[in-house]
Amino acid sequence: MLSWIIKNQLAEVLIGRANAQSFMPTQASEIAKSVDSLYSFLLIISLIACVIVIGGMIYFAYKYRRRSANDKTAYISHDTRLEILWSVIPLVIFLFVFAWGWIIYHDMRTMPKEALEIQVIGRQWAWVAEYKNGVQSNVLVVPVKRDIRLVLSSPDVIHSFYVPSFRIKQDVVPGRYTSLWFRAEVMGEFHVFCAEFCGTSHSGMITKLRVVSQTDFDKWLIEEADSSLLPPVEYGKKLFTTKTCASCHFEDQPGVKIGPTMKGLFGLENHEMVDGTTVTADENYLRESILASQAKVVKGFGPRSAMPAFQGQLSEKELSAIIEYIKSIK
Ligand code: HEC
Ligand SMILES: [Cu+2]
Repeated sequence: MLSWIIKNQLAEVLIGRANAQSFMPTQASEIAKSVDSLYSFLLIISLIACVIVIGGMIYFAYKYRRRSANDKTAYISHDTRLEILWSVIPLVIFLFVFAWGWIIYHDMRTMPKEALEIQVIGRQWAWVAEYKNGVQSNVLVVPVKRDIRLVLSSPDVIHSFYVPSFRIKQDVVPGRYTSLWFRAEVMGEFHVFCAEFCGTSHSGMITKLRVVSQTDFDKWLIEEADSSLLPPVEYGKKLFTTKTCASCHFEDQPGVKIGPTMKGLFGLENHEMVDGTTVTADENYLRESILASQAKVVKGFGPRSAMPAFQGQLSEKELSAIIEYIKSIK
């Protein structure tokens, strides 16, 4: 059984077809295929080198083993031809691998001209994609067989945007833009991870990249754009996720995620703050809690709030919708 698995695995690697069924993620782009070919090549070369070096060592240890007490070890200082050979051959292989790797890297880093551009914001702890028509979404939806360019930024700490199926990864750095491109060759859903430790819920900073047909993509964009026409409570519920609130707050169940739950918050009297004062959780309290989270910090969460201040991050309409939504959670 084991040998069957190993043989089949090896056969797949050898013909450069490491796919989802073996040990590599799906190859969803051309670049993924070229990265895998290089990887397989490195693996095969390493295996061959391993067999030559370790095999040779075992063979010579056996062949020249000491057979009797008066066996003498031959004195050999060096062999110039052999030394040149074992230096030059690896050098050629390394240069070849370097050139191959550079070509792939160059492809990855050269942004296509006619690409569809999407802003992607990585923040503690969610991904938000912003489309040209203003749509914001936690799930990154893109059309198939089209060059996509992502412009990445972060308002807080360094994150890293990583899509294993595309073999692409890019740091997202506060204070500057970085970018990344890909072209999905197949439709489907793929994982997006944050690959740079960024705090408590780093491991939960996961989302999906959904590749759909161009028609479905256009339809989706229009449907999403209409969401600001939703009734405030529903629009607020959507924003609660897209604005990353949901990664720190439970909505309709009690308990603490990173921050307190929203359940039963509105209208709460004698709500205790960290400095010993109490407040009534009315609209203005909610407004201040969201825009300037440090102003009043809930007891048990201080002295400083782990919540980012959303001043300047939400439009008046979005803020009101979120407050209406929180009010609706009884
Ligand atoms: C990084 C985690 C995090 C994010 C993101 C976050 N919060 Fe908070 N939030 C907290 C923490 C921690 C507290 C408790 C400390 C405080 O009062 O500031 C809190 C407190 C609050 C409170 C006061 C709760 C109470 O019991 O009085 C409200 C309201 C609130 N958040 C709403 C939001 C909304 C709306 C969003 C999204 C726009 C959001 N939060 C995003 C962590 C977060
Ligand atoms: Cu992160």
